[in-house]
Formats: sequence, C-alpha cells, structure tokens
Amino acid sequence: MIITRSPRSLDDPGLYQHYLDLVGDGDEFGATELAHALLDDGVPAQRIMVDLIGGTQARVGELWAANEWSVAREHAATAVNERVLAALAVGLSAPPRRGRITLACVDGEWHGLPARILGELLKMDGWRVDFLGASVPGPHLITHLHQTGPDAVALSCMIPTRLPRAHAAITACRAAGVPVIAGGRGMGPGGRYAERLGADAWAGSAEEAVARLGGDWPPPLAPEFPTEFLGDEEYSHLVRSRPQLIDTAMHRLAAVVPAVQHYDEQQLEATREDFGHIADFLAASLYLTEPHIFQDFTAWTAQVLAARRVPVSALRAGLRLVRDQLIDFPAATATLDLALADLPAS
Ligand code: B12
Repeated sequence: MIITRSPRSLDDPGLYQHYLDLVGDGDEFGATELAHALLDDGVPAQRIMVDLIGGTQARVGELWAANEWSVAREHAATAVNERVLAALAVGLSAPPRRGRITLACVDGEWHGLPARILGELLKMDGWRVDFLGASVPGPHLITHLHQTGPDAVALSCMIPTRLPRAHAAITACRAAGVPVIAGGRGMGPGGRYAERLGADAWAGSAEEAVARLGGDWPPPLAPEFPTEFLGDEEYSHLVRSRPQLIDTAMHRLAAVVPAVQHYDEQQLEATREDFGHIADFLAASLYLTEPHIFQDFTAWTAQVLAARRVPVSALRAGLRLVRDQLIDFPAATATLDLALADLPAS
C-alpha cells in the first residue's frame, strides 16, 4: 500500500506551534529537519526564513516578555533559530552577480536575527554579503568599508534607543561615499526616522529590501547631507548625567516603593537596568522629538513588569524619580508627563 501525505505548508497554523515547541525545547535537529522538509515540499526558502523562522522569533521574544519563558530558554531558542537559518541557507546562495553589501546591526543593538534573515535573502538574490553581526561600533564599520569598498551598507536598528548611534553611523558611511539602506522596527512606522537620519533608502522587510536593492541602486547621492540638527541641550544633558540619574533614582526608590527594601541582588540589578532603559528611551525620544517613542516603551514595560508581579505603581514611582531630577528640562518633563498619563490606573 502506498501512503500518500499532503505536502507540508506554511498555511497550517499547527506547523508554527510544532516548530515553536521544537525551538523552545532546544531541539536543533528536529527544527532543522522540519525546515528542510518544508523546503523539500516546495515551500520557498525565503518564506521559511521570513515567516517561520522570523515569525517564531517574534513569538519567542513575546513569551520572554510575558514571563512564560526564562531568559535562558529564550536565548537557547534564539540560538536554535539562528542555527536552523544557517543550515537552511547552505547551498542556496546564488553566485554573486550584483555587488557587495556590508550588513550590520547598529552599535548596542543585539536583536541579530532579523539582519541575519536579510543577509540570507540578499545572498540568494546574488549579492555578496559581509555580515558583521550584532552591535557593531561605528568606527569598526567604517574601517570595514575602507577595506572592502562595498556598494551599500545595510544597517539594522530594531530598538529606538540606538537611533543616535545609527545617525552617527549613517553620517559616517555617507561621508565615506557608501549609500545606506536602513531597516528594522527601531526606524519607526513606515521607516520615518530613517529619512530623518539621512539614510538613502529604507525597507520594511527583507523582501522589500531585496526589491529595493535590485532596482535602481545606488540611488544618486544627495548633493548635501541632511542639515537637520538632532540632539539638543536637553538630550546632551540626559546622556551626560545618565549615571547620576540612575544612582539617585535607585537610592531614593526604597523610600517610595517599600518592597524594594527586600529586593535581592538580582532584583536590584534588574531595577537598575530598567532605569537605564528609561533614560535611554527618554534620550531617544528627545533626540528625535518624538514623545511616543517613550510612551510606547513605558506602556510595554508596564506589561512586562505586570507579568512579573511588579505593580504599575512602581513604574510610576520610578518615572517620577527621574522626572524630579529633570525639572529644569521642559521637553523631558513633558515627555515623562505624557507617559505617566498614559499608564493604566493600577
Ligand atoms: C526576540 C526579541 C528580543 C530578544 C532578542 C534575541 C536576539 N538575540 O535577537 C530578547 C528577549 C533578548 C530581547 C531583548 C530586548 N528587547 Co526585544 N524584542 C524581540 C521581539 C519579540 C522580536 C524581534 C525579532 O527578532 N523579530 C523577528 C524579525 C524577523 O522581525 P521583523 O521586524 O519582521 O524583521 C524584518 C524587518 O524588521 C526588516 N529588517 C530588519 N533589519 C533590517 C535592516 C535593513 C537594512 C532592512 C532594509 C530591513 C531590516 O527585515 C526583517 C526580515 O523581514 C521584538 C518585538 C517584535 N514583535 O518584533 C522585541 C523588541 C524589538 N524588543 C524590545 C525591547 C524594548 C527589548 C529590550 C530593551 C528589553 C529589555 N527591557 O531588556 C531588550 C534590548 C536588547 C538590545 N539591547 O538589543 C522592543 C523595542 C522597543 C520599540 N519601541 O521598538 C520590541 C519592539 C518589543 C516591544 N516593545 O514590543 N528582545
């Protein structure tokens, strides 16, 4: 008897759950086998990479945020996802026929998988890709450009706190005569910050980037760099005073949130990191004069903390401790006030 089975398809929601279970279990073998089986069944590699691997990565992060998965489980699953992507890509690169691209995540940006996926799609489309990895310091990126002379830099920024560094990197790449395509969620809805930071192009997904780079690339270099000045006195003050701001807030926190007196070392460290994120998101908001960058962050942080049984009142108290120290800075206090007004009541 011949047993026939219908080909596996990405339209099957159960398949995503199965793959998530495999990566969540650290089962690299099983996850790779499933990805290869899809390829054998005729699913395009690009779809497996973007929809299955990329989609699952988003889910992995959400499970971490909801406190359903530990950091260790998230890291292990991310590592498996990266390995599956690499295994799937073997033998799929087209011979280089288009040109050479330097692909990097902005300094301080550790969300590396989206850029990796982009790199694989570009290679399949005939680009030679130098992937420099997560968190690439600007000067190293520029040295690499001088050494390799690429046709483009593709810069990934998933988190808005890295936008000031992205701005510096984009400016330096363009000064070196290499056009920049920017992407990643940190670039804002519709990529609106990419243009303000002077990028030559933006794409919202790996496929869009492939199409953009395969079209009329390079775009004519604008005769002048964008002249918009970003990062005023308030931004500079916040960046300079970041260490004292966090120290003072930590010092005063126990007085307003008594539970902090019983925090262990790990909880104190996590709280200190949270104040760091508050300062960095506020700075990014001021840099671009976009208060909603900070509002989005605080709304999301309220959910993350709630999943860890930290009441929203603690976040509110933390924001007020930061506000108290920035009383002479009207844009900063206005941004904090908007975020405070937005938080849920309890
Ligand atoms: C997974 C994840 C993590 C993992 C990262 C694991 C890893 N090593 O990659 C962990 C849990 C460690 C993590 C940590 C943090 N994260 Co996180 N994370 C996510 C999550 C859920 C998924 C990101 C992802 O990989 N998506 C999968 C890819 C494939 O998605 P994609 O965006 O569709 O990718 C496409 C495009 O963006 C585009 N693209 C990407 N790069 C480029 C580049 C170019 C040139 C082009 C053209 C296109 C392009 O092409 C990609 C493929 O089609 C997102 C939320 C989300 N749903 O995206 C939050 C998110 C990015 N994280 C966020 C935050 C705040 C953090 C932390 C600060 C949390 C904390 N308090 O510690 C840290 C910061 C880490 C750091 N410094 O970088 C925020 C960012 C805030 C914001 N307003 O945007 C997000 C948006 C969550 C949220 N608020 O909803 N995170």
